[in-house]
Amino acid sequence: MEESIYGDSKVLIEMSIKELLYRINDIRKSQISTGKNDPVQYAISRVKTSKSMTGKLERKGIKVSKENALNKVYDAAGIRLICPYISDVYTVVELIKKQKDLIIFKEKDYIKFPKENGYRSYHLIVKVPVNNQNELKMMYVEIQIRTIAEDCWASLEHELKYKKNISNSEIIIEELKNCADNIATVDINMQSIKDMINQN
Ligand code: 0O2
Repeated sequence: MEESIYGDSKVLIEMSIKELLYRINDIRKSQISTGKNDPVQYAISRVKTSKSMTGKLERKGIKVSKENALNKVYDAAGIRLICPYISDVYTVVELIKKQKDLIIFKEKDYIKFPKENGYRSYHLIVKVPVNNQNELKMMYVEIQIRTIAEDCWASLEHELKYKKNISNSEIIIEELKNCADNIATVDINMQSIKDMINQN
């Protein structure tokens, strides 16, 4: 088996994901216990593969090393939260920000400010405390929060990124952009319907 770029720190990455998922579960439970809707449809997580991490470090012109994988890029640990509605995305963001001992390191709102290709998602990079033997270590975790429709689009677009020598790529990029805009409109319309129903 190939050695991991993270070496013996891989366990810390796994622990940071576990810790954050635990907190998110509690956030969801407390929302439900106060009669509110669960703002998260489902959560997934992953440790970025060594191959993908090495590629990212090289792309960014950063020396490939364990230290840089843990401290110069921030998504060795990744969590994705899929929400039913746009308002749920912002509810989850606010509730994560209220967690006392989490540090919000970076924040990007690609929903209000979509990328040129149409990508929409809310990204938070947080620092999570993890117990490493008797020492508390702050680990970076990237949280991507988006709607079901935005997630579906991102998965499709991700496929395009990893296909080499693709024919019709210009048409595909244009069609994907159209889809992203249509999805954004549908998300807004569904939010309005949901708000109208809730007012009754
Ligand atoms: P992969 O293959 O998913 O792991 P920066 O903060 O700009 O220095 P970074 O990490 O590029 O560095 O920031 P950004 O733009 O917030 O991207 C982080 C991750 O979001 C990416 O990780 C993707 O998972 C996702 N993402 C960002 N832009 C797009 C996009 O246009 N389409 C899709 N499908 N996903 C996107 P990786 O490591 O680039 O990729």
